[in-house]
Amino acid sequence: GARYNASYNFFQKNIEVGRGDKAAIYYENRFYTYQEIDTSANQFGAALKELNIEMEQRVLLLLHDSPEFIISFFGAIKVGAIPIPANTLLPLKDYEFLLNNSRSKVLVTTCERWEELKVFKNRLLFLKHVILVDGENQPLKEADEHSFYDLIKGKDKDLPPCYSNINDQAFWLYTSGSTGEPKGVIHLQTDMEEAFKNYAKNILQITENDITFSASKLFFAYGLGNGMYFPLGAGATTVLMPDRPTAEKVFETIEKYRPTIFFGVPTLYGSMLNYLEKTKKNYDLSSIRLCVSAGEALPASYIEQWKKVFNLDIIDGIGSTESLHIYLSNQVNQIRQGSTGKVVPGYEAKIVDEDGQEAAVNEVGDLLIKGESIAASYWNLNEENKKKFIGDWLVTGDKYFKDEDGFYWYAGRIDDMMKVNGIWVSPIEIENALLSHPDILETAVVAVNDENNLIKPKAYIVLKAGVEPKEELKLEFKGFIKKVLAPYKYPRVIEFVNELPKTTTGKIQRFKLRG
Ligand code: 3SK
Repeated sequence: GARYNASYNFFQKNIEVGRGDKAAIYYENRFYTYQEIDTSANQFGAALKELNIEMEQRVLLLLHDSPEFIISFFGAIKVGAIPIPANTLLPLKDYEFLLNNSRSKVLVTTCERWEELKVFKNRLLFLKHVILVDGENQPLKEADEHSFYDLIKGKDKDLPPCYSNINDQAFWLYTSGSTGEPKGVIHLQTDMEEAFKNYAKNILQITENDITFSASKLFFAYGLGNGMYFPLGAGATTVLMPDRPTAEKVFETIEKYRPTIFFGVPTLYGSMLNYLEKTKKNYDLSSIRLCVSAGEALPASYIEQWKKVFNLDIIDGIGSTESLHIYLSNQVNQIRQGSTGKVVPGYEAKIVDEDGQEAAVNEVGDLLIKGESIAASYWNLNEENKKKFIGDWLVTGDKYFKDEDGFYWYAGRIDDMMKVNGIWVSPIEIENALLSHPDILETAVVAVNDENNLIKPKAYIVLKAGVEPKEELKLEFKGFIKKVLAPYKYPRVIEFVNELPKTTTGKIQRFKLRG
């Protein structure tokens, strides 16, 4: 394949066209220029090489949105190492899985995180180096612990890219699997450029004059485009916010940095609207020209309220970690509330019935998509790969129908997975966690719609003999799940039942429990 390194498009190209001194990032009251980030990324790449990290070796990034995230990501790519942004919201044991499953040789994180993870260091089978972004002036005790800034100091500022080509892996992202184990999604060198051309150029019409702000974090495929390779691909500026995206924090950040494009998920838009109603506060969102939502279907009432309060459109779309970014989307002036819009130019979509034949207009079927940003495969999951990547087509796992005007309408999932706050959640994972509680005999978790039509997990629980179905127990179970799983996975509703509906072979019939 042709020589290609993904770092070029997002940094050197900007410097070549004279954007070296332009702000690439706004972060914590200062800005970082394209030249500064490029230099640090080169130095980070050179430091990895000095640590004997080679092409294809994995580097897990467990970082908040920050300049160091972007520096590590592109620095690793420049030398052909594979950065893997990890969800920062997971319980500790999940990082053991991610580090071992990906066979990461390097972890980039904070001192605080590493202190927690160190407890099971002897179980991290492949890890050789830990790079601590705030490790300066810290007493690093072990030989394999490095301070990020000490490590990159004095390294080659003009590091040439490695011998990579268009077929090389560039980065991985983990996505939740329906059996609970996350799957490593392998993206190649050109995937970011393709997603940029298709969605950021065609739908957002992003230019160098834009300032983006994504409340969804960089470790999500959605946030990675919104907050990193879309703005950098356009020579624009990205606002990075390390904090948890509460309504208040998000409003304050918008007022402070005056972004032109804002990205959120439906639950955030809902909580921002709710916050305004509760506090009667006003915020100035006049810098924004466009708002984007993805993750799960955006309730029409949010679109209307947002328009009323801020006179702004929210365009809703759907993407996936496998496709890298949004492939079905509404467009400004062409919003059909409640639908996911039309196919983003650059992608193809088809809806097929059980026999693989294309479904008729208004007929529900399985949605498949095709496009150049789609992942090469999952890491080390041969059977899953055969089902998910069929020729050029990606089986999305979503049911859809297309109307006469070419608008796509969501009609549910093929499996039992659900999106909570825009993140995939496996009911099986929640069920397994609940079953580890000593009072629970059996359970089934299903997706239910809350009062805003957003999806939340509900657990039906059969208690062990002698355990009284008291209301307090529900609170206890919710707290228990928040401790053993990522907190957003806790069942918002719990119902005690005497038995669960089952097939004659004993399989739980979740479809009978869905609301
Ligand atoms: O959840 C989505 O709709 C999404 C959008 C863009 C990129 C990734 C994802 C999962």
